[in-house]
Amino acid sequence: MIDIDIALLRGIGLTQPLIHQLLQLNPTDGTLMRVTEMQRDALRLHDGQREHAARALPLLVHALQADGETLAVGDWVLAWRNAQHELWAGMRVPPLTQLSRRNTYGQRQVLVSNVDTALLVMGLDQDFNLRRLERYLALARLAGVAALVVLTKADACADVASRLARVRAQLPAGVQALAVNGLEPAARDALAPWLEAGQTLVLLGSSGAGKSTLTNTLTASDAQLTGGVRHGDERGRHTTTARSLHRTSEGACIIDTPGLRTLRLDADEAALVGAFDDIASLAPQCRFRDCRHADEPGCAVRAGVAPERLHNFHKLQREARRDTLNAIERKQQVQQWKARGREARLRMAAKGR
Ligand SMILES: Nc1nc2c(ncn2[C@@H]2O[C@H](COP(=O)(O)OP(=O)(O)O)[C@@H](O)[C@H]2O)c(=O)[nH]1
Ligand SMILES: [Mg+2]
Ligand SMILES: [Zn+2]
Repeated sequence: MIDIDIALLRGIGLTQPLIHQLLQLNPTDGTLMRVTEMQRDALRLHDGQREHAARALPLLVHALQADGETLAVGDWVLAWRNAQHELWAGMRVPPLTQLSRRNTYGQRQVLVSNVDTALLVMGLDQDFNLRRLERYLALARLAGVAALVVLTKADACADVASRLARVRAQLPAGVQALAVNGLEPAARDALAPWLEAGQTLVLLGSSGAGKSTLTNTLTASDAQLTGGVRHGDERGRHTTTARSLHRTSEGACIIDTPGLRTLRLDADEAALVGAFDDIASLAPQCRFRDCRHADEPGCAVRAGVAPERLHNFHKLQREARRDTLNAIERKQQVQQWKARGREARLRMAAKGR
């Protein structure tokens, strides 16, 4: 028998589209739970009331790996207890959204699953960097996740209004930006429209930007409501080392993440163009159909997009090209190894005869 308490699970972000995804798996038994933390193969799963230590069945890990996938915080899984009372995740509900990047080897790394809104957190101190923000925006865009820019440390900045204006000037339509003091409860009120019950948010940004502070502020109070989900960062003032899911008193879920030292987008060149609306919409007006918007005459993109933004776009494109090439090379290499292994086995078999 499959065990789902929908009312309870709504409190940790279960939605109708996710239930639909689950039913497509034709599950026969197991308990539906959400991944709230991951450290290698050790998981924390939430059942709507409290968290449990669990592990992922090797079968699941390998099945995901074969598709270039991994479990991530925010995923929904079906879990079972064995005779030793150990909890094992054995099936994953195909996620509706996934934020992923490429690691230093160019391999895809899933950061979080099933989020509605990405809060792009940036400090109004020396952390302030519009080019980096563009990269984070593209990350959310590529995942089809709504974005909201949250500028922290407004209390420690002398020209909040002008910086906010500079951010807003470069945001695509539909993306808002606001400035907060993450230490103050007022930050909760400012973010309230994005914190409705059942919403899942992820906080992204560099280390020191104020993500854990904001998580603490957003999840403070009404302790009894939160079940097993930790309040903010239990590790206190220590650095966040893993992604983890927390719940606000209003019933929204917040995934705090450690700062990404490098954020390489998981996209090919074509997808990247889609993440830069202005470039995508101007490109058809370029004189040459294959215009690279570099030094071609009659380039509508160069005429209409700020040079800094275009420069950043070209940089991201070079990265995407390099990573795509690396991925192809890696595949070829694996195929060579497999072929060699096959030959070796055949030789051994021939000798054995
Ligand atoms: N004055 C001020 N300090 C902040 C604010 N947000 C974060 N901080 C401080 O900035 C430092 C880094 O914050 P933290 O939340 O750990 O950053 P994280 O690495 O993004 O999780 C801490 O010392 C916080 O107290 C803010 O809005 N105002
Ligand atoms: Mg942190
Ligand atoms: Zn052009």
